[in-house]
Amino acid sequence: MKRRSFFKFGILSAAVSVLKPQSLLGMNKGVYKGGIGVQKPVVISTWSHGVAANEEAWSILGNAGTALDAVEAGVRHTESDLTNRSVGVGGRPDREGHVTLDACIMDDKSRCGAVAYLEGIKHPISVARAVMEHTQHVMLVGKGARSFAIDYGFEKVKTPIKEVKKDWKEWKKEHKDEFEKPEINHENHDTIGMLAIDEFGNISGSCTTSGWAYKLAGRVGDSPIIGAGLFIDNEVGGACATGMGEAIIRIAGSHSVVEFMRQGHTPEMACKLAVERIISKHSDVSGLQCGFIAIGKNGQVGGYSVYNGFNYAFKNSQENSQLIDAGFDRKW
Ligand code: SD4
Repeated sequence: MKRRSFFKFGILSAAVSVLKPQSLLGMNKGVYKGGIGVQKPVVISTWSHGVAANEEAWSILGNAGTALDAVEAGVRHTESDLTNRSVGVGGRPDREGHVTLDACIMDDKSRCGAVAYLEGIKHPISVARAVMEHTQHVMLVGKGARSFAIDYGFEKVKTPIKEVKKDWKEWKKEHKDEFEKPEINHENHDTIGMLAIDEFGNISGSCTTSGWAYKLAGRVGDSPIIGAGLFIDNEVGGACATGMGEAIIRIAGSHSVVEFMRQGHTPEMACKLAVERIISKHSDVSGLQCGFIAIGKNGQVGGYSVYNGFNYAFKNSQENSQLIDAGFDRKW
């Protein structure tokens, strides 16, 4: 695959219907003081794979379940999808052929758990939840995370799967020079981040990814980092991120979005302000795609990205899980 074709966010969504319920979004009307609420429960998640993940989350939210259970179940669906090349078992490896998985989860009580650089475990999000619930720590990485997962009986898997290994071998042949002089590219890059507010008004979020395809060995992005890939403050709302993790970490992206909502901005405006901050901190944003989604305490949602093409799936009791195009700063 040629570098120019990397980062084609959103193209997958072409086959899926697109919804633009303006009333849900609290659009760019500047500072809002509550706005019109959306009927709870609500779940949103990044990209077109979010449509199916939301339905899974809804099987819990729609039956008076908690947002925490819903955001775990929702993204587990994506982690099990062997055709997904950027999340879970079917994910692409680093340049040395290792599939290393990153995930985190955060709930309404500000409890959080994360795993990074985890190999050969089917559901990193559930391991992250176990770290949150059964240890005094927030984050376990690498071999320690794997041993913990095995001790807790989490299912092991062999990665990369056959098709992915074949692609990686081809990639290696095509990118011999970069092997000698490594350069990060960003091929096929669609993390799932999910945010939900349950019927009790409590908010939780989850985020899980195989990260940047063919990354340098040892690289960890924003997705397992609380405050970067995901942040929840139950008094205000929640946010999660997708795209180039390095840029998201630099501005503590998801935390920034929540703080912008705390200042009174709508979820969409808060995401936009975070995107603008990313742009202002980088002298060159060519090819640098980052996107955020957010949910406010009243159920309003929003999303925004640097480049066009980013979308997210929305579901509440009035709408089937459908895609919303996020606002964006510029076109590819
Ligand atoms: C990372 N943010 O590892 C993740 C990748 C991603 O959509 O979000 N892709 O940097």
